[in-house]
Amino acid sequence: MTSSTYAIAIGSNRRGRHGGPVAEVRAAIATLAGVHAVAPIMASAPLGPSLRRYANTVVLLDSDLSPLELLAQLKAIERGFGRRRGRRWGSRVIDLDIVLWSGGSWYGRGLCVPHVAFRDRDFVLRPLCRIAPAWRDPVGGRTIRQLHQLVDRARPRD
Ligand code: PH2
Ligand code: MG
Ligand code: MG
Repeated sequence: MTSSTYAIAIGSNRRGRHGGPVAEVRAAIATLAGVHAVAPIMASAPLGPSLRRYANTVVLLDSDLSPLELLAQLKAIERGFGRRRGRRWGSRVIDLDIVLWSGGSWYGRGLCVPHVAFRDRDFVLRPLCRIAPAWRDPVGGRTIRQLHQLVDRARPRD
């Protein structure tokens, strides 16, 4: 298979064996093969029931793997970091989500690409905008920059 590019969103809001959430995110990036762009790591307020703040970023990587093969690899890395299956959206040492794939859309067997919620999430779009502002959402055709402007305008300010 010819190589494709993936955007992977990374999140952590729990200590693990590497340290706090930022250290866990950095360790996860070091584990991934083919990474060629890394956005700055940002702190974000938790979306959902968890009370702990997150460290989030997005990376771009090139891979010969299909989306399902890459998903299996990401899940193996999550397990290696001590991630336990538990409450949906509970706090986690590491979360690795496929957000975009240069091959377009993929729907099936436990995986949807583009990620179903990425268009609403500042903690995905903000870092993604730093490394791939011109990448177009295959559903709807907006660029990442446009999608980010839409959530940024709607974001409450303090
Ligand atoms: N991930 C979730 C649920 N809520 N909130 C923030 N701030 N960052 C995340 O990565 C995140 C979340 C489910 O994966
Ligand atoms: Mg997630
Ligand atoms: Mg996930």
